[in-house]
Amino acid sequence: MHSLIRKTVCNLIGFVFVITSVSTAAAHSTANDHAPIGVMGDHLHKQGEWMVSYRYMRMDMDETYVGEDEVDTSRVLSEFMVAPLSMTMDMHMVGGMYGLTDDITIMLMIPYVEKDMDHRTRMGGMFSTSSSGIGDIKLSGLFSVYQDETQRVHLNFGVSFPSGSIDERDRTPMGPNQLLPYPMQLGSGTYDLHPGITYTGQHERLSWGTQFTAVQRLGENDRDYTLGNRYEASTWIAYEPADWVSGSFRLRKKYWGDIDGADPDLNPNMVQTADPTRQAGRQLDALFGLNLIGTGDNWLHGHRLALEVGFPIDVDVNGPQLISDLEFTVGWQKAW
Ligand SMILES: [Cu+2]
Repeated sequence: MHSLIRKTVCNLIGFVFVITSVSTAAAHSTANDHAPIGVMGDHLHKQGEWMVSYRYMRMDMDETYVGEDEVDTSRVLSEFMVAPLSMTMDMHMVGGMYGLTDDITIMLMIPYVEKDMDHRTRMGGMFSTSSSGIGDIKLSGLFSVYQDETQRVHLNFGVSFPSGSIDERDRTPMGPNQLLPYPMQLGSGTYDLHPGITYTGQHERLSWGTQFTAVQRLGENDRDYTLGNRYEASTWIAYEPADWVSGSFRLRKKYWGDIDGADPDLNPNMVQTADPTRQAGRQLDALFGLNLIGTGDNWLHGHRLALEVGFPIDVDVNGPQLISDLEFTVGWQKAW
């Protein structure tokens, strides 16, 4: 984990040296034109302009909370046969954007998800499960509603498709081909609406923004449940000491609801992750980011590389629940 961060930082520093050593000409795009890389759908494109992006997101969960308090494994095992100890989620996300007009941009996002979870049983045994595959593919429209020299507002409207599996199985102490609990599945199994509103501003070397987004599930999936709706509010500020680099600070509040209904093949008394009434929560995260763009008159011109690292500063969950205690996103973007 930490060696991965170190490697990433080294690569970023290398990239910075390459850009600085070759950057000469002034560019029309600067690092501050984009929000921190963890924010999706933050900007529009000019008519006819394309953008391709790749993001790698990593989430580490190895603390268990009930309400606002961290609890230890013995507390979980007094209630359940199995206690999840830790979980990691790796997501590779390929994105495309296209400016239909100066005021309407469409965006497609295709995620590939890998999940791993380690557990301890009441008998003292340990086991791990994993799942991987395509997640829910999302198609969005971004509609500009206000723009002046320093500020703009746009509406986000997306739909995600149930392309992610909700039938992931793996070996557990119960047998060789057991259905995995809700957090280990790759999609929601439902068509989901993703409405949102984004405000961004930029003045000289400062930029800032606020975004509200929601995930509204439609109907019930074919395993008889509906994941909870999600709501997210982000606000950020960024400063660019030079055109090619900016540093950001972001606060993000997330709410997520319990599961409605239940998968008939999961036993909610066995493990917390199989209990639909223990999934809701809210979390406030602090995130630090770095945006880079090649501004020189060379092949790096217009290539963006960005990093954002976040951790929780306030947690409250229906538990026991593993919470995300470290996340980071690394991304590359290029527009034509
Ligand atoms: Cu874009």
